[in-house]
Amino acid sequence: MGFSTIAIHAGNDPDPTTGAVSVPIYQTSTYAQDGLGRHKGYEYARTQNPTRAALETNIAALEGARFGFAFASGMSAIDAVLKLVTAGEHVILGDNTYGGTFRLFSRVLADYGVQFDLSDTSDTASLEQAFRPNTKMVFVETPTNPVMTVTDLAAVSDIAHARGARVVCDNTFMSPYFQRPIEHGVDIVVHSTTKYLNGHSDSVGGFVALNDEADAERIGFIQNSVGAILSPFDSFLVLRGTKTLAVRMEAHDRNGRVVANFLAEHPRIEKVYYPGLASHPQHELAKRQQTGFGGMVSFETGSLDNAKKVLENVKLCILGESLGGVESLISHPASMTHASVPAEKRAALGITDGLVRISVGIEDVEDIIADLDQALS
Ligand code: P1T
Repeated sequence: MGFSTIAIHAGNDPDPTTGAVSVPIYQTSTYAQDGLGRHKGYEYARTQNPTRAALETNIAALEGARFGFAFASGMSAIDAVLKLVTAGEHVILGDNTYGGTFRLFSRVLADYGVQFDLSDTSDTASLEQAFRPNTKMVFVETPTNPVMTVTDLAAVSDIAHARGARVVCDNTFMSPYFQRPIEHGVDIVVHSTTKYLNGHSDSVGGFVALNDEADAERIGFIQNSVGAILSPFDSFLVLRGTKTLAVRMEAHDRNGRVVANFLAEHPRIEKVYYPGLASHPQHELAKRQQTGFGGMVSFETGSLDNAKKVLENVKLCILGESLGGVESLISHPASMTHASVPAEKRAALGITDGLVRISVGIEDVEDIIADLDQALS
């Protein structure tokens, strides 16, 4: 079956009680049991909820995974996956990730004895150097937030598997519509469903998709034991969102390409980060690994002052954190999403004070261009 058919139908069976075509919001904390140890498969809503179960079936199918788990946020999904690693074990973390992911490693997991090193996972030679005898996991984002570096998932998976380590990919920027990491050998996919999967900037959530049965059992156990579950209402919203994922991603991609090209030709812009541009260092890899380039574009304005002028003069684009909604959002990574990354690390990655990131929405693209044009001038 095609992607859109799966998006619309997987997990979305008509409600067995009423025939409701949309999976209802089962807003309940518990379920009546027929007798001691006799129930309909639902005991307590932290453990099982039919709305959440429908979403878990849906996104797992979109990622080509056997198992899926929905969490209260992208960060709680990532945290659950990192609980597969124990004190004294080592993780290789891509050197450019969402700032909150770096913060989880450096300010939370490190205190629990999880060791980690940063590595440019787009450079396989330097990745190989980062392995230690106790390395159990490689965690990558591709393309990265916000400088859009692309990592070769098949190459990283081969290297990691030869050394007995799992590969985790944060697929938030591409969504399963443009990139299915499991098909490239990745073991575990994580998402902030807050972004493209939900797509309407009205829910915070996270997801873990994977094939390995033992790891899936452990993630399910962690989901129930820690309790950072996605609520029934948020599950409903994301389930509604994924039905239109294909049409939204096509529109984000179309608009993203136009905006990236406009910025690349603009005399006031020094550099544009977008894997769809032929000038992007991993353009060929992105073409092979992804089926589109999406709507995330970052650009260098040269100074904090210039960035401020753009960010404070846009009228249609909304200044704010987050991405992946239908509306265009514009942000300043250095002071917003990546403020928790030390300044010298930011500088080395290109997350300068002049860098601006835009999540290109699905408005009429002429209006987005006109807005950026007037803000830049
Ligand atoms: O915000 P939350 O749902 O917890 O997701 C965290 C997260 C994980 N992974 C990636 C790639 C992300 O971009 C994020 C959140 N990012 C933003 C809020 C942002 O504006 O970049």
